[in-house]
Amino acid sequence: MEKEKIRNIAIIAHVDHGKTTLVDRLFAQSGMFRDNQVVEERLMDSMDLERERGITIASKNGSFRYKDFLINIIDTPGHADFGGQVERVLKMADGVLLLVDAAEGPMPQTYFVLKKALALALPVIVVVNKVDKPAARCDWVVNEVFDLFVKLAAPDHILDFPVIYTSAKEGYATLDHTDRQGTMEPLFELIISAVPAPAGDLEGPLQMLVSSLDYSPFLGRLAIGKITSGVLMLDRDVVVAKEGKDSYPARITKIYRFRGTEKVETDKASVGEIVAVAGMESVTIGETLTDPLTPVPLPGIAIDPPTVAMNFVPNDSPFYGREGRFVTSRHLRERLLRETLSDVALVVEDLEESSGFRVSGRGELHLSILIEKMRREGYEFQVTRPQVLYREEDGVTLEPYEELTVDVDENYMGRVIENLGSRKGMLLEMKQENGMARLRYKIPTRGLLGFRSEFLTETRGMGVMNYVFHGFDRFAGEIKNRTKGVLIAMNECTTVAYALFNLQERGRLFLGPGERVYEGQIIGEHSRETDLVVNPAKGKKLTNMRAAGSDDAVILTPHVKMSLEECISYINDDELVEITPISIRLRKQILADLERRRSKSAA
Ligand SMILES: Nc1nc2c(ncn2[C@@H]2O[C@H](COP(=O)(O)OP(=O)(O)OP(=O)(O)O)[C@@H](O)[C@H]2O)c(=O)[nH]1
Ligand SMILES: [Mg+2]
Repeated sequence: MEKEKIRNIAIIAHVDHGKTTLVDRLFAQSGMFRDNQVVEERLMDSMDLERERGITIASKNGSFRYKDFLINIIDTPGHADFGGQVERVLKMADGVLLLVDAAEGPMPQTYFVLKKALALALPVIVVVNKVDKPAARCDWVVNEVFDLFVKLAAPDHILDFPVIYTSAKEGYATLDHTDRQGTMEPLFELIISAVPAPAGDLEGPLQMLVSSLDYSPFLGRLAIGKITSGVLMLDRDVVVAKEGKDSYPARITKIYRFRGTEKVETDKASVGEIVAVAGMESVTIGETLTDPLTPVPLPGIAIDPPTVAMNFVPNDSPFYGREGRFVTSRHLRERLLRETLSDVALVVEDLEESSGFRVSGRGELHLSILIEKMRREGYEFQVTRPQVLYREEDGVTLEPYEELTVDVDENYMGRVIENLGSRKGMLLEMKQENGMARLRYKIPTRGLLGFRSEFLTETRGMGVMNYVFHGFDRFAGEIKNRTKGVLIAMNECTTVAYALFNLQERGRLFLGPGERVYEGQIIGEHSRETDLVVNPAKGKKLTNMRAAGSDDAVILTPHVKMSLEECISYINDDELVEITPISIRLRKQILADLERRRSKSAA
């Protein structure tokens, strides 16, 4: 493959601005599919969790042909918690498409991903997408994007960015946004002309920076990256090197190119190409495959530090091992370490005091997606409440802050402002327009824990919130997590409708009748501040008195069903979430009431 005919682009944007949908259109209009072929929507979102949630979680490589060009495209996630991936996959790109929603304009993650692209001096094509929306305001958006480039001190040649207007949904791209029709042709042409062919010397020593990893059940680990120098050949010896680390020899057993969304085998690939290679079981992101005789490791990949940590501990509840396949500490360790190989923004450390691991990541969603993946694979374990990672500098405690943007109906604004105030948010900016308000806050990451579900309730599901890592700053003071205590099961039993009916007066229940629960399990929220131990199996006293209609068919208020994310942000420090492939249970760390009270009074 001649490198002049290759273009390597990454597609970056804020969440939901239409990246994956645009990739669909580029694939379809490049003639990749047969005429009558049924192609799924958002084809690149191939993971189950991505389909269910409608978001991209993992970045992916693909390619399409245009005329005699091969265009490698990397679809990236827009959610802030997965920002670490964007940072590393940009190393494979020679240019980026920066998508911006034609109505919303630049959002926090637009700023973050643009900053990362500019740090690598990549040329940017600004793609104003969703121009079909009635609320589209293209000129305004382009101005806002320009201001963003200026704010990020983009050099002049990048500041002079080309702009194109698209509707990924309707399948056209135009250079003049008043003309809303056509095909993707203008975008194909712009990619060819505005993104340079990959640089690098064909005759030079081999260099390929591993920027992404994948797995194959047959081949094991696959290392993905762009060849920036030389040629990669099958069955040829290479070394895996990293600056400041010992290098080790390896042998390439398979080489794949990306064709469409598939991988196609080849026996040789050269400078400029993006490939996946097999043969190295322990290779990790940030290492360089290079020539054994003249090894030249590339600079590794610097990644923003994690902001939130949770403990993952082996399950020790009375129901241990009933529902999961992988339950031991060893299983957990092996799985978590495997994850860190492909996710460089994740840090896993052994706990010192007890068995288990401290897992640090970029946010609640980052960690809860990992938990969800593991439970689907058959793992059973427990997690503690997320904690933000503090930092000491010159004797001052610093904590991570996020920049938060919320869009709400003006009617709900008061409540949201009050809530964010109690979470130590600082209002930076407020704009009101057509009955909607956009609020911009600086808020401790701590204050955001558990905010999403409250926010959705407060705005009746109509609010939109987004945040992006802002930086470390002074500790903001105490933030109260939850104001209520919990209802705790007294002993192992099966819940009974009659008992639950009576407990409803005491608070909100988290489960219904006929559920097996254990001593110390949390079955609901108390309406007061204190915890309350209750008996959810208490039947009706048998008496001779039979009041009219006093049968067992009590009618229960529907119980509260919390999602995994809600459970995680709900618990306190003396509580755990027990996770199995089948159940998510909340529990007290110390199960026996007496012991719990003793430990409390000792503390
Ligand atoms: N009206 C309109 N909707 C669009 C357009 N492009 C995408 N959408 C819709 O926007 C939503 C998000 O699209 P995605 O392609 O998943 O967005 P994304 O940027 O890949 O999202 P993440 O990967 O999660 O960051 C979907 O409901 C799309 O149908 C467009 O041009 N016009
Ligand atoms: Mg996507």
